[in-house]
Amino acid sequence: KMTKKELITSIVHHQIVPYYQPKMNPDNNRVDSLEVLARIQKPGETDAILPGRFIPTAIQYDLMDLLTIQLAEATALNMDILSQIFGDKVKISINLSPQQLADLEIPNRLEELFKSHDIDKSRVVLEITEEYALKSAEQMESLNRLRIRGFGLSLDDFGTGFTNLQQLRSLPFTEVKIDRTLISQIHQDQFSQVIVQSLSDITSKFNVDLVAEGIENFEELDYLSRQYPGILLQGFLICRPRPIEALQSWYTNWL
Ligand code: G
Ligand code: G
Ligand code: NA
Ligand code: MN
Repeated sequence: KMTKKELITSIVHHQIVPYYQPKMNPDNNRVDSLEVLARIQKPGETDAILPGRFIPTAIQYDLMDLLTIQLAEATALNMDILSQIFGDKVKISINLSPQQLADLEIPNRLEELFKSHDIDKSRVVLEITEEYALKSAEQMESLNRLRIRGFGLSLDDFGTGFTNLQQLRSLPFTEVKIDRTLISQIHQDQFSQVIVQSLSDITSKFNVDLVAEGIENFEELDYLSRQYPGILLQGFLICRPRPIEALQSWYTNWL
């Protein structure tokens, strides 16, 4: 785990960099959106440092806002390139930690930032982990406020927490991401198939995007794209998270 001092040094030197992982639409092979995932890239090092080593430090020392803003700024600057590669409708999604829902600091900062880059908020999706999304009335209230401002809202890791289908009714999400524990081997797992079918019925009826995350083999990809029309797919099989410079060559090979 990184120390506070090491993390602050990385932030000051702008070494927090976004890696991007596409969510792809199997109906047309296009990228619907790109999830922003934090990495620390030290000069001269080939491998980036993974979030497992620095997100806990950032949470402990209250540095998540700085980290999120640095990723969002870099992504705002990358938006022209992303639009060139994937089309000008392509969206980006940013992960927020539960603490960042507590006040208006991050929503305000993100709103200002994207506005100053002339990027419509409807192209910015905020991902919030299911296990934290519904803890309290205040958290639900802050979700509503974010939605009212025009950000997209994604319920991440669905299936790991305790949201039930009935609760989806009252939540302002524009996207639901099915956790990879429900996606793994779905082609031969009847239990997961039934759950994902219900989610697919509900989300398509109410115009909410549905994303399957953690796709690692062809059987999963094939099953999901045949069985659930309109579902978006994300996972190592399709594309590992990668820096902006490596997206074009991935996409050229993919198409
Ligand atoms: O990027 P990776 O696939 O290793 O992500 C590991 C974990 O770190 C995931 O739970 C992911 O959501 C989280 N993570 C990555 N980047 C960010 C970020 O910018 N903010 C927050 N809150 N979590 C992130
Ligand atoms: O918590 P969140 O869902 O944001 O986590 C994203 C994490 O999932 C990142 O660490 C990313 O690297 C990882 N990830 C993305 N695709 C796959 C996959 O196909 N398999 C596995 N095991 N992890 C994945
Ligand atoms: Na996420
Ligand atoms: Mn997830």
